[in-house]
Amino acid sequence: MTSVLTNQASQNKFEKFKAEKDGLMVKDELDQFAQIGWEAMDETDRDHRLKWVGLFFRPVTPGKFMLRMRMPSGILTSHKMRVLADIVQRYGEDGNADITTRQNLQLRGIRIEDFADIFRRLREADMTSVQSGMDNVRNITASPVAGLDADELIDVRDLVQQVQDMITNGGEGNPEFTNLPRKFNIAIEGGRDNSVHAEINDIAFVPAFKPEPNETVSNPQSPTSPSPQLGFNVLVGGFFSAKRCAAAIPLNAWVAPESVVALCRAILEVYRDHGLRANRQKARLMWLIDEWGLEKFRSAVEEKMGQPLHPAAERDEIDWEKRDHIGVYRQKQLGFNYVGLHVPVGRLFAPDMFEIARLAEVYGNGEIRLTVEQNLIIPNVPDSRLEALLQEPLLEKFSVEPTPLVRSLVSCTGAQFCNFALIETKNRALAMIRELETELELTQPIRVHWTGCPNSCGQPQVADIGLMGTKARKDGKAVEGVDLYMGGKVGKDAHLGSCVQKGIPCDDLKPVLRNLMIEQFGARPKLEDTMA
Ligand code: SRM
Ligand code: SF4
Repeated sequence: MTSVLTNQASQNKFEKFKAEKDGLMVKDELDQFAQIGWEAMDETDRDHRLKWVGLFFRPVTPGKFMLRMRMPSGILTSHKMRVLADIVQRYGEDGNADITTRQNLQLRGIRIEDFADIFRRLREADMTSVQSGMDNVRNITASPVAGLDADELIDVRDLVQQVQDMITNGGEGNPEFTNLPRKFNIAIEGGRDNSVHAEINDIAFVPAFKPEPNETVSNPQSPTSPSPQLGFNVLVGGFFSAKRCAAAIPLNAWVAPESVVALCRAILEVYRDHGLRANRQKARLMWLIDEWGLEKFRSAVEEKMGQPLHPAAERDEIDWEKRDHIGVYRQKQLGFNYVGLHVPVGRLFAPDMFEIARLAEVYGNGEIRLTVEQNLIIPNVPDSRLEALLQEPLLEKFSVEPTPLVRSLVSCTGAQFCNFALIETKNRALAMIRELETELELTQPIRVHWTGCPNSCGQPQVADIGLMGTKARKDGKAVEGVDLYMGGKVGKDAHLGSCVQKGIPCDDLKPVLRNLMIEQFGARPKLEDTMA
């Protein structure tokens, strides 16, 4: 059943092909695709519809597909990690995996002849990649230390899973939500530090106490007041695109945890049935909210829910600076720790993945968590095993104490695999930041995010220093360059940074960054450098 209302007369090519055949249909055609090979496939099936099952044709590496998983709350097990490692190992040098900015994993090198077998293995291991690309809801993010963090307000892991199950029909695929006007992002925060970047999601839930009737400003900490109920304030419409970036705005709604799934469903139905579809540049949720006004949008959501929404609490409980979780931290479970490992620009290879799985089993309870900063966490390590874990050789590569600039570096995929990219990102970002680290002494952390094009997958607008790939000019020639973003603030009182300088050739970038770090972030040139 596809209940999409596409009432615009002038359909763009994406709306046309979605109306002709739902993307999810390719699920049952994988054997046939393998028989004919990728060269002979219908191009729309190959380049677009396969994304409904998480398979991305890569024009940069034709024949070697990318597989984008779903990892609700960024949680997996050692067994799952091993299954994924096994899949990429087969592809030798072509095979690797990236931790993404949505707390997720993407596998590379995937061959068409293996599609069916890979999906069988994913199903056996209780994993899914369904509806992870194109006009679907992306991986649902949460605090990476949900259930571990002594200071968290709501453990949202079950909620995140329930929302994913609703959207994907338990991972099997759900035609109710496979034809949205555009991609859609949901985040559910249960901690105090806005670890999910609530402000850049189409729907974000942030912890808040239920407002009292006639609330002016309630004080939940007051010893005389009865203990108030914890739930969420709801933000809507945050997104980045090449055309426009917008921070999410309050829906003026507070929901109890048990209403989160219903609210997500209601908003998705409103968006699916009324979202703007004629122009893909203006199809994200915020454009509908702009067109309708927030009140009309809120009323439409109430109508779908079949009940009025409770007004929002005056304040939410995001009152911490954002943590990166790298290092060793005590859990709320007495005698246990979580250990955050830094994975440079999120890139993993099969041997790393097998080793991570082993460490999680030997030292923890087999669980592994991923972060939106493209790093990973091994939780549930008892005090007695901590020292031995810290001596493991893998921690030389994936450090618990990385140097400060590398520590906060985030990068999107870039030209190595992404055909939208205007520049190479991951390798360049890492090389440049390592060079800067040899030259500078930092007095404070500096979060640098790279993104290869204006789609902003690497979120330059949330960074202290954001770098967005562009074409620049040098000596009269077109060269790879970046636009410079500054002022992104994360955690409490998050706000987006903006572009402060355009078109810096990548070859000239290092001294620009060096000066910025010295003049605006208190970095000091290392001694030998000042004397030179
Ligand atoms: Fe993204 C498209 C990679 C997070 C905004 N993104 C793409 C594609 C699929 C383009 C393509 O087909 O080549 C990229 C795949 C490249 C590859 O081979 O890896 C791609 N996006 C990524 C990832 C892997 C970046 C990373 O290195 O971590 C992230 C995967 C997340 C996931 O697990 O699902 C990723 N993308 C984001 C984010 C950040 C976020 O969600 O917090 C954004 C900005 C937030 C947002 O969406 O509002 C983002 N990606 C886009 C856009 C612009 C959307 C728009 O409304 O215009 C595109 C292009 C599009 O959809 O038309 C895009
Ligand atoms: Fe590709 Fe551009 Fe996204 Fe980077 S920002 S992954 S280059 S689409």
